[in-house]
Amino acid sequence: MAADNKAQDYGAENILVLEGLEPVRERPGMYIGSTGTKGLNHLIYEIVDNSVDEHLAGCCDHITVTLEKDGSATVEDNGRGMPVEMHAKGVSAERVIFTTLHAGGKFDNSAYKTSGGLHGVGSSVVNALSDHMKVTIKRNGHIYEDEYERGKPVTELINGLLPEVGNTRQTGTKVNFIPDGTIFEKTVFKAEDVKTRLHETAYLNPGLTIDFNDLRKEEPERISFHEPEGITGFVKALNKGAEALHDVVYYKGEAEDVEVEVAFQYVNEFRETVLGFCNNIYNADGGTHITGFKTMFTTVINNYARQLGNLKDKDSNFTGPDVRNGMTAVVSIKHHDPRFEGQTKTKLDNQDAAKAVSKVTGDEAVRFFDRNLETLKAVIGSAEKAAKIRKTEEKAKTNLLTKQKYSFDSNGKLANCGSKDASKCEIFIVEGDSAGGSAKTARNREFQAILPIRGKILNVEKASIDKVLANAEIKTMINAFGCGFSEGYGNDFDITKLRYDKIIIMADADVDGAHICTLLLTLFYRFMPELISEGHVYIAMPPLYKAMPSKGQEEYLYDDAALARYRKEHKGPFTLQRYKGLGEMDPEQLWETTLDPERRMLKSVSIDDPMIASNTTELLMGTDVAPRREFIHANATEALLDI
Ligand code: TSJ
Repeated sequence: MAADNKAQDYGAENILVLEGLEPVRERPGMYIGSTGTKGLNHLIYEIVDNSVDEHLAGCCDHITVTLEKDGSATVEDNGRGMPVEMHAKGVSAERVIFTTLHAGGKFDNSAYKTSGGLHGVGSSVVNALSDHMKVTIKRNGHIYEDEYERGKPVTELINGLLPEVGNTRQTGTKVNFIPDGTIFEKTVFKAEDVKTRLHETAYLNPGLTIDFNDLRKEEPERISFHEPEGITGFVKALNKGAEALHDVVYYKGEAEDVEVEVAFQYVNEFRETVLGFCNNIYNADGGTHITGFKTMFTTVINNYARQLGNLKDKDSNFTGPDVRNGMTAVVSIKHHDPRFEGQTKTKLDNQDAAKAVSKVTGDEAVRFFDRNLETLKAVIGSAEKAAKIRKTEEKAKTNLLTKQKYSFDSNGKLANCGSKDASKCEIFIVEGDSAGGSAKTARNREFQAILPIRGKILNVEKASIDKVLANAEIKTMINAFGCGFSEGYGNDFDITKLRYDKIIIMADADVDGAHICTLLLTLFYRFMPELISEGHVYIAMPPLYKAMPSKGQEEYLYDDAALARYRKEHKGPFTLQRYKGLGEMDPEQLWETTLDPERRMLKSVSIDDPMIASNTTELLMGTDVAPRREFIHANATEALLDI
């Protein structure tokens, strides 16, 4: 009987549903980006965004997100409750929202309209990709329920309207859904990602409280996100652990019918973090709001720098990246009709957003800096630092290019190898002439080249470029590698011309040796970064000790841990020789311990993360000796991984 009723009631609707949501199930990636964990989590965000929208409408201040034991997720808010009234299509508005795919339908969670408009755009997509969905609405003094399976309604309507299951004075919307395991590769929500996103949402909506519960664990996790400081707090959190140069600056304003909010703070680091949000949605590729902010901010700082005399008539302006050196900023706008560009729809495209942010920044940043000269000076100081480094690098590029010819005769001390097969060749950069001499004798001449360097090569960041170029070691090294001088530096650097598969730094195992390593790595970082990123740079590990229990039984020990092990395992007496430096080893010993590919130990230098890399370079360049040493030692285990 019920089945008959259903068929009658829903026949037409089911067809509508099939036509409406089938494309989502056929090509889920188009709508939620992926069917992996990211896409899975996105289902939650799509639903939460609807509640946030209700908050933006001024009607909701509390959202609860729960990861349930059964693998489902529940999102509940205390808003007005979704409209359940009869829609023009002859069914409850709620039905229409959950079963109608909205035009465009691309992966796009940007559907916020800060003023009214139709909500629940992502909700039909989530419904289509859910094994089961249950909607509970408190509104008009009643509690209504509706349920779906893989996007199809299973609740019987009464004259097209939702059944009332109870009465209440409260209002709100609750949606519980369990992702479809036939669509998603994994159906386990990632709590860390969800929490991060909810926390971000809390920063962007200071009046909102978002409770998060993870009931899947033995010990359920409960966190409440409430960030009354808004994007100011967001910037503080982003800068946590870094040395801030001033308090967070916040301003807001309105122009072109766009609401603009900006918070920024400079830290004593060589990095730039500028995040853009439109209607609470993060725009990973930035867009017009970010461009408007950057352009005007650069203009403002250059104007001040000229007024204050930091830039003289003859000086060129700071570049945008100069001005943003050390900056962490959040730019958040509210736009009535946001448009997005690109495949992933993560780049804001509205031209009026650029105008609005530019106008508000021009007015408000100037108003702030006029009254806060100390902060202004910190910002300009940061830009000056960046400009200096930039100019050094630019000079390095042109000088190295123009001086390429005269450098070709400076291979004096290089003892090259016989083979021209780069994949087999190695070059050892050896500290000290005496160790260099031993290495030349000891090496396999066929594939091992030796380049001795004396003392400390120049710190490439501190020395003037002419000095860098005049430095015989650096010239020789660049020539020997083969990818520098013929093609120039920076972006033109041609790794395919590299003449050695391995560039092996061989320095004493003391602080001076570590310093030489650092200087060489700095040189490579700044001018030939691919050497490191492509894994061509190594550090040789000469032994620290030789233990001899009896003649012919010697064993080389490469660190103190090895010595400790040796002491444990060898009970009897033994002679222990401690090497002070490479110079103490005769050629045969040097071969056995450090050159012979069969027996030696190498550390490969690998720093992939550009964030780590930029921090590292800064550390390496610093004038502060103590932290630099610390870095070198710490990174014997971290940045430089054992192979
Ligand atoms: F995604 C969703 F649709 F499933 C969903 C929507 C999920 C959740 C958890 C909440 C919501 C939602 C929708 N919360 N609040 C609203 N509000 C409305 O849709 C609404 C309420 C009242 C009026 C009105 O004009 O009276 C208008 C709207 C759009």
